[in-house]
Amino acid sequence: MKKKRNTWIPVVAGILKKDSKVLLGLRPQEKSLPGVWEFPGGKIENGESPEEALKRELREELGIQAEIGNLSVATTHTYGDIGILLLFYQVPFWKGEPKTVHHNDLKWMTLGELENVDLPEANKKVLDKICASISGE
Ligand code: DGT
Repeated sequence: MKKKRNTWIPVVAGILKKDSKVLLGLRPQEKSLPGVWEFPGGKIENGESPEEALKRELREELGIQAEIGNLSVATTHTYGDIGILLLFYQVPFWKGEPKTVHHNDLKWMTLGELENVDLPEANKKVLDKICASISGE
């Protein structure tokens, strides 16, 4: 019998920096991974490029008009039967002040704080790379 392939979900996330801090959002209670701090972003919809998806998510979730920069870190993670492909992009410029439209809270975190909060498992694996991409500019 043919082996069933698992489902992959492509997800994009943005790295927004201000004064050596990075922006994290607290996931809403009614979603998966409640109470976990995430990099703003979400799933790529059919027909979108990763950059278009991230621009849309940042508009919907934070109310900002963002310019999407380079791909910084790519990783995969499996939650049960579902695999996610997670692409982290630099977000060098945006218009507007990020607002809590979607998240329970928003916080500009230092790299030290980032290492001590509850992040999705998928992020922990690549946290060193994410931190290097934040401080290496
Ligand atoms: P869900 O997962 O069905 O409750 O739907 P949403 O709307 O909460 O998920 P969404 O669109 O934010 O998709 C992101 C998925 O990727 C979600 O399952 C959580 C996972 N994920 C892992 N790390 C991150 C991260 O750093 N940022 C974001 N935005 N999602 C992440």
